[in-house]
Amino acid sequence: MLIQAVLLLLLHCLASTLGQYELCKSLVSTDEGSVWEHYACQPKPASMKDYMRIKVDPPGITCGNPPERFCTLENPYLCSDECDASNPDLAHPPQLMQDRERNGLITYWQTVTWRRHPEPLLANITLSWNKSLELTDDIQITFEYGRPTIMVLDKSMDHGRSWQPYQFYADDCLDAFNMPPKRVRDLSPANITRVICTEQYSRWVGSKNDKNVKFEVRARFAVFAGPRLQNMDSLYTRMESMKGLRDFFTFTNLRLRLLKPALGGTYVQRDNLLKYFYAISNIEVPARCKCNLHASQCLLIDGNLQCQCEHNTTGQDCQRCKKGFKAKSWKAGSYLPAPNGTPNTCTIAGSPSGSNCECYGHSNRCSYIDYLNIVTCVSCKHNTRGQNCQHCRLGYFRNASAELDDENVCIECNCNQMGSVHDRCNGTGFCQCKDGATGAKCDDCLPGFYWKQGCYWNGCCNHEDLFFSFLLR
Ligand SMILES: *[C@@H]1O[C@H](CO)[C@@H](O)[C@H](O)[C@H]1NC(C)=O
Ligand SMILES: *[C@@H]1O[C@H](CO)[C@@H](O)[C@H](O)[C@H]1NC(C)=O
Ligand SMILES: *[C@@H]1O[C@H](CO)[C@@H](O)[C@H](O)[C@H]1NC(C)=O
Ligand SMILES: *[C@@H]1O[C@H](CO)[C@@H](O)[C@H](O)[C@H]1NC(C)=O
Ligand SMILES: *[C@@H]1O[C@H](CO)[C@@H](O)[C@H](O)[C@H]1NC(C)=O
Ligand SMILES: *[C@@H]1O[C@H](CO)[C@@H](O)[C@H](O)[C@H]1NC(C)=O
Ligand SMILES: [Ca+2]
Repeated sequence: MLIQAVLLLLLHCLASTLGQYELCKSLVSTDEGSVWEHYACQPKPASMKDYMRIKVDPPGITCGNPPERFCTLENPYLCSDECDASNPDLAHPPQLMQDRERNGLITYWQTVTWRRHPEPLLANITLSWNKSLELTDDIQITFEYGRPTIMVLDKSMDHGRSWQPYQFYADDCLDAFNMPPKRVRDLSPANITRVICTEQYSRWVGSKNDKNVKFEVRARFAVFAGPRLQNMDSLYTRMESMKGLRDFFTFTNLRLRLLKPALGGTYVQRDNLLKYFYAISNIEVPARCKCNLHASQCLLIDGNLQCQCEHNTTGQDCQRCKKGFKAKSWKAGSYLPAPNGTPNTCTIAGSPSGSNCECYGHSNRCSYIDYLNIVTCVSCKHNTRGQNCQHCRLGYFRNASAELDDENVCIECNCNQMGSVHDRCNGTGFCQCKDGATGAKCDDCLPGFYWKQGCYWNGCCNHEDLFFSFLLR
């Protein structure tokens, strides 16, 4: 026992020197031999710009096709610069927002100029990862030639199906969005997930002075973890208890909506529109793969990030139990108790570490029925029924290609209401047909019958045998 305690202590030290939650499991020696200990674990933060796919809209917003000259805000009458998509030295394609710049050479994506003023100059930049990620530090977008006067950062958590605003940016929030200007430091623990409009990154300061627009993650973490993030445990505790906090930092896609370029002053000079455009040299997105605390590694496989799931879980985000490990329903790992958390491992169906009553993952509740002296699953889901949720509900039949613990184990009979006697079917999905009807679902008629909300004898004379057998039934 003492040895075990010492080993555990050593292990905890190891885990904390490695950083928090970096270890999913460890072999621990006990009096009974070596056993695996499992811990909540998460991958290390990474620079996600290396993995992002970039799309810019509308088509034709990137400069250089046809080639055009542009000026700068600092010196609007020196317009010697040129953008030419067909010349590699003068082209400014979108991938220059994510390249690794070498030799101190700044490379950037650039849009066409605002020649069509007063029509707004609008551009969207959509960043996709095809993977749920969790921000671990500030998003930072670097603008050459001035930061936009108005822009919005949006995020999606469902691969771009739905979007929500993440932060609004304007030199005048009330005017642009009818929102009072805020800073993240105005936020308290109770409203840390509030979507704000900030004026901090939109004011003109000269394009060379401050090029960066941030989405502040550190400052939000600091509300719980202290100014130097020295108390991450406190943040992780909040992540567990505060609904929506983890989701706030989670995304699969980001979108920058650029609504008005830098003006270099208070109004637009109509006689020199070649100095208004957007140019972005870098987009930094520090984040980790969201693996629900079930993986410490996240690898690029066939071009997509993929959690290397432990704890008998599977799926892109380790969001399911593996086949055959559904004795309990799936749960994300937990940061608590510190420092190693709780793995919430998926256990093998029928194993003693699972619940005693097998429900094949269709229920997580059992109940003892006194007068029958049995333990039975309660409220079987996925259209199952029975003491162990091992049967299909009436009106459903067993999916032969699915395991008993599969969510798709029961398939609806789908018997044709008009053609069948009732809505139940046999073990291979065949319904019981009324006279004249046929087919697995009883939605066809036998020869000599016609379909009209059921099968009716068509009165013709070629099927006398059938007719008489019909009368006799
Ligand atoms: C940018 O995306 C928004 C939706 O998020 C869309 O309404 C808008 O038309 C897009 N703008 C451009 C220029 O494609
Ligand atoms: C997204 O990732 C999933 C799982 O890794 C993969 O099956 C799918 O093909 C990917 N989609 C794209 C567009 O790459
Ligand atoms: C958040 O709450 C603090 C104090 O409760 C308040 O001063 C601040 O205005 C709130 N921020 C927002 C954006 O509502
Ligand atoms: C998977 O589940 C089995 C049975 O519950 C357990 O012994 C094993 O340690 C688990 N494996 C992992 C990697 O968690
Ligand atoms: C039967 O189960 C398999 C395996 O899970 C699944 O792919 C298939 O969609 C299921 N069939 C139906 C009709 O639900
Ligand atoms: C279901 O009924 C069909 C048609 O009568 C029959 O061929 C099949 O063998 C039956 N399946 C079972 C499992 O009874
Ligand atoms: Ca660059």
